[in-house]
Amino acid sequence: MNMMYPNCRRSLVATLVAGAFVALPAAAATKATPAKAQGKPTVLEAERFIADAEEKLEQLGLDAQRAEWVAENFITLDTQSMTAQANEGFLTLSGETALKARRYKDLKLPEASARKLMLLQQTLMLPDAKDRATYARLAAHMTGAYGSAKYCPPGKTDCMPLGELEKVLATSRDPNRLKEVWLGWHAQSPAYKDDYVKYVEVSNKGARAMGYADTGALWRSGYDMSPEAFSSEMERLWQQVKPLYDSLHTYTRFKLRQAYGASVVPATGPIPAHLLGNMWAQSWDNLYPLLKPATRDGGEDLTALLEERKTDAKAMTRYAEGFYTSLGMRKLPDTFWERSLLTKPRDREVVCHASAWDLDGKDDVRIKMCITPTAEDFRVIHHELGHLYYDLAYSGQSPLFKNGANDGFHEAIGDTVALSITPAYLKQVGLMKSEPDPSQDIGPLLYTALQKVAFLPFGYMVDKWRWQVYSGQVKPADYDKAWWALKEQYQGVGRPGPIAEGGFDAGAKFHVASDTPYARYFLAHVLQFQFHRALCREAGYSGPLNRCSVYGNKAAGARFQQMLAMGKSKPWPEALKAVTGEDKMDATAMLDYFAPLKQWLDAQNRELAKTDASVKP
Ligand code: X8Z
Ligand code: ZN
Repeated sequence: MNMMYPNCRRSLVATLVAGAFVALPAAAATKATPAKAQGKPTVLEAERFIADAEEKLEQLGLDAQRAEWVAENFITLDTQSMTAQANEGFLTLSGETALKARRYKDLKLPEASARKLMLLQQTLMLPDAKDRATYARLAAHMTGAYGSAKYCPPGKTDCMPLGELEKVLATSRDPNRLKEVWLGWHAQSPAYKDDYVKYVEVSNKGARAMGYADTGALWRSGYDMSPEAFSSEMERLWQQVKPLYDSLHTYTRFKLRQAYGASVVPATGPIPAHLLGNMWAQSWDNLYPLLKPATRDGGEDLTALLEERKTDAKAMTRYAEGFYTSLGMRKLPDTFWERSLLTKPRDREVVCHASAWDLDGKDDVRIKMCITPTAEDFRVIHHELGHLYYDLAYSGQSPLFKNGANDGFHEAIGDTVALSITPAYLKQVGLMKSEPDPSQDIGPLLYTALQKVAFLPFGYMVDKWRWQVYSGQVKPADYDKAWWALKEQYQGVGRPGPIAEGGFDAGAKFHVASDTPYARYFLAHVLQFQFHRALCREAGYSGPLNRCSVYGNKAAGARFQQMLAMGKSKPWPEALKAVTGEDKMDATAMLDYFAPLKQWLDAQNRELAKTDASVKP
């Protein structure tokens, strides 16, 4: 329930998850009937209960959020303790409320109230105060530990924070250096592995008390369908896009073999994870200079241009705001500019992973991000503002509906807008000198695929791993074994060195350390193309999707806004319908977008297969 927590981060309080299907075992339901409940419940009583619960939860959730904002802006022992305390208070109230809500389960309530009652029960319930304290303390500690982790190279005085390590992975082409920083970062997370193990145990206790099989099942219950149906949806979508991913993976391997040699990049089996330009091998756009088409490299280098112009963090954010206002949306409030964190402070530890916050359920919206002048951060700002414009659009809904239609929607809004950052758009706002000829589109398409298509199996496997961990199928001693089995199976990437005893590679990813669910990003990668296709259609555009920008199009903006304003008040298929006319998630929009690239990749792969044997050893 997002009134309680910022986007892009942990679900501590977010364990009141979104829109679901809850089948409670009879035993749990009986045990939970409040002792003091008098007589038969009535509709009026239920509605009063819901209104009261919404109001109290909203207030406590906002207090907890404010404490979290401070804790992530000033990582210290004390701020961690204060955020843990606030979250504990929220957890107490949400658990109690969830139990009380069961009293009304057999009533025939108006649709909106029935939906709210269901949402109120999608939470952890920890009756033991000690468990609540432990849970909140561990969550705060792991987020802080991730945020302040550094790799200290032996024999050097300066330690390297994640941002610096990522820069090396993005730009260095020395496999030994890449491996060193990769291993250096992954050596930090074992420090909080024991915490994570304990955290999973307590979290499961809370999920089971509410009738869920485990926390993974609670997470999968947030999609207006059963947890099993949701798992099948994820698999169905993955199968739709897998052939495209395979073509990209094959091409990438050939080109990496040319760059690094056959002894570093094997002809078959997983590609070593440190060579893909990103700490988690989750997007590969940093490899573009190695992979770009020899003759058809359209487009200019946005990073170079932003650097050359000395575009600062605020100016980058203004560009993003300008896109949203061009769609007819409001300007960001002054308080956004006064209260957001846009650059990495020099004098203190902060959680740099970008996030979007709504501190009052009205218009005190902010982002926290360590912006650098790169094309990647240019996109990420559009992503973050997407969260904020969603928050602003549904601020008129009642508290339980102030959320995305599902969490994938929340992640997809800004990315949808960013798909409209075409060369034509960049030229229009003066960030590109010339617009490349459409015959040069393979380059930009490949670049986008290296971000978005490369991401898909990662977006899928992170929570596959967590579902296995939460269900107990994977035990702590096998965390890394299971993590790499999934990375190899889905991403086709392998660990640069042997699995380490006591290792915790999953914990080297922000969303695991901060317990933020991840399936949402997989969904968002599918949904954003579906939204983009629909908005382009609304704008009257019928050409290739990669050339469409809805910049300045008020009709497309109004259509989008209509869906955003619905928040979580209706099951997500209705929200999807409001924009696309479709009620199923569907990856064909993504396949359409990349169709010319798929053809090109397959042709390249046939040619490269012929010359690959002569790649240097
Ligand atoms: O965490 C994010 C956003 C904040 S919600 C920056 N993303 C995922 C990640 O970085 O792993 C966006 C794409 C995937
Ligand atoms: Zn996000």
